[in-house]
Order: sequence, then C-alpha cells, then structure tokens
Amino acid sequence: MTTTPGFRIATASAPGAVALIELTGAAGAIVARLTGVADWPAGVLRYARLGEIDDGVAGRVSDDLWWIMPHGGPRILQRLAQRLADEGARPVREIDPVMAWPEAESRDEALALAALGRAASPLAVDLLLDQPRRWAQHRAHPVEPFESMAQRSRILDRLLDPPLVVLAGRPNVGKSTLSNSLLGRRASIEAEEAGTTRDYVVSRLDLAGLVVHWCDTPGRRDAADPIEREAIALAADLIHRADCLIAAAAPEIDWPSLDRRPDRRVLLKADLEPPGDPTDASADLLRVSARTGAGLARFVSSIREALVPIEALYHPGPWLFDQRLSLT
Ligand SMILES: Nc1nc2c(ncn2[C@@H]2O[C@H](COP(=O)(O)OP(=O)(O)OP(=O)(O)O)[C@@H](O)[C@H]2O)c(=O)[nH]1
Ligand SMILES: [Mg+2]
Repeated sequence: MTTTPGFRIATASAPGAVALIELTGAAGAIVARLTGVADWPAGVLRYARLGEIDDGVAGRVSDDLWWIMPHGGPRILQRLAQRLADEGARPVREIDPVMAWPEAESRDEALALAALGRAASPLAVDLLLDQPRRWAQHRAHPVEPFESMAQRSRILDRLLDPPLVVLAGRPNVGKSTLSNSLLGRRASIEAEEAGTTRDYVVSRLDLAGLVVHWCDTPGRRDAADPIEREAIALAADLIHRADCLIAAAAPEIDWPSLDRRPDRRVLLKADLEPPGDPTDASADLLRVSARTGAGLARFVSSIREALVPIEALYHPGPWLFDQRLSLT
C-alpha cells in the first residue's frame, strides 16, 4: 500500500536519551535523502547519518513503516520534524495501529498493543493482551448486551486514563500525612497548624495497580486569608469533578460539609482512638493511621474497588477499549 508519507514523534515530549520517530506511507525516498542510503529492505536497522542534524539508528520495520531513532534532545527533534515536513511528510497524531504494529496478528491485537502503549495502570496489561481472544469469542457468540459491555468498558477505561481521586476534610485531620505516606514522599507539608495545606496538590499514585491522579486539598473552613479562600474554592471544583471523593475525619474532628455525597469515608489518626470505643460502627467507614500504617492496605484496595470494582476487572467479556474496534 502506498500512501502519502506521515510521521509522528512517538516518544514523550520531554528530553530523553533516544527518541523514536515513526514514518509511514511511501517514505522510502525521504529516508534515502535523509540518510544518504538508498536501499532499505524491510527488517533492516542501520546506524545512519540523519541529514546534517544528528546521527542515530534508522530502519525499515515493514513495507509501510520506518523508524528513525535520533538522540532525544528537543532541538534535534524539532529540526528533524521540520526536515521531514520540508520533504513532504505530514505530521500525524497517530499512525494506524495495523501499520505501527506489524507483528500483530489481527487488527484487534494491533489496537490492543496501541492501547497498551498509552495505558496508565499496570492492571490494564493482562486485560488488554487478552482482548483479541475475547473479541473473537464475542463476535462468534455475543452473550452480553451492548449496553452492559459499554458500561463496563467506561469503568475499565479508568485503567487507560487515570481517574481523579479527591481527599477532602476539615483542617488538621491528617490528609497531607496520609497523602505523603501513600506517595512515599513529601508532596504536601504536614503540620500541627490548621490550614497548613493552602493550595491543592495533585500527584500520580499507584493504588494496588490502578494509577490515579491523587488530590490532597486544603482543609475546608471559613478562611480569612484570600489566597486560602481561593484555594478552597478551586478545591470545591475538584470535589465536583472527582471520580472518587473521599471524606476524612479524625477523633475529635468532625466530617466536612461537602456539596456531594462522598464515595468513601475514612477516619484518620485511628491510633488516637481509644480501643473498643468506635465512634462510628457503620461498615463503610475505613479507619487508617498514617502514623502506624494500620488500615492503609485496606484503604487502598477500597478506593481501587470504588473506581474499578472486582466484577469489572474479572468479568470475562470484551472491553471496548478503542472506538475503532469492530462490534460485529
Ligand atoms: N497520631 C497521629 N497523628 C497524625 C496522623 N496523621 C497526621 N497526624 C498529625 O496531625 C497533624 C496534621 O496533619 P496534616 O497531615 O498536616 O493534616 P491536614 O489534614 O493535611 O491539615 P491541613 O493541611 O491544615 O488541612 C500533624 O501534626 C500530623 O503529624 C496519624 O495517623 N496519627
Ligand atoms: Mg494538609
């Protein structure tokens, strides 16, 4: 198949040691001019001069796909992209997965491999690799109604794009201490002084295989300080948008008043609570001490369950992880 050449910088848009540029379509003449080498049989990778810009590795992966691997500096990539455009290749957002993954045995597998490349969560890996088999089975004998598959898929999509988890509570309940102990580093300042966190802090966090955007918010109170008031207002917007809202309290510090019902409730500083005197016996209340680590593992799996329940993870049906999958 010969099509207009297209190219895409496939590596992240941050400096790196080596970058990858994918080039597709009728790009043979462009690669020949860039490298000064005319003959590129499929399957060959060579150390090559990349114009007057850099040197690196170039190769033809399949009839329709070339790889150019220069050093990963932003300026080199910018100049190579300009050169490819001057040569008549157009920048594309994505290369058809069937071309980009020539080793895939089916279109489903190519789509699954492409999704694997952008999936945020480790829990997505085995599920995506099993999708070609599940889709083949589903097309041969559809058992699940479309609506139920689509609904489950929207939940599983959280394994591709991290959902937003927001932790909200009154000042001093221990939100930042919990956040830092989950992250394993000090992303927020924790201190005895109420109102320590003045702005919200978002970090990427792996919760038992599910990667989320974790948001530690400033304690909710009537603040006099205009910056803190502004930060509390911004946090209110995050609370509204959260895929999972966690309300936090602590012994002698009450629950926050929130504009929506929280998905989970956690009693922090559980080590301060007198044993045998539970302040709230309801089953959905989690108790955690960030200081001793008690209850942390249960808390993590409970949040994971709120976002991607076990029934969705272990359901044997297919996942509509890409709109280009053919349903029939
Ligand atoms: N005993 C005990 N103290 C804790 C625990 N977690 C936090 N603390 C203490 O509680 C105080 C407040 O903790 P922070 O994490 O700053 O509380 P916060 O909810 O983020 O407070 P603001 O940012 O002011 O809203 C600090 O002195 C912490 O050391 C815990 O699990 N047990
Ligand atoms: Mg804080």
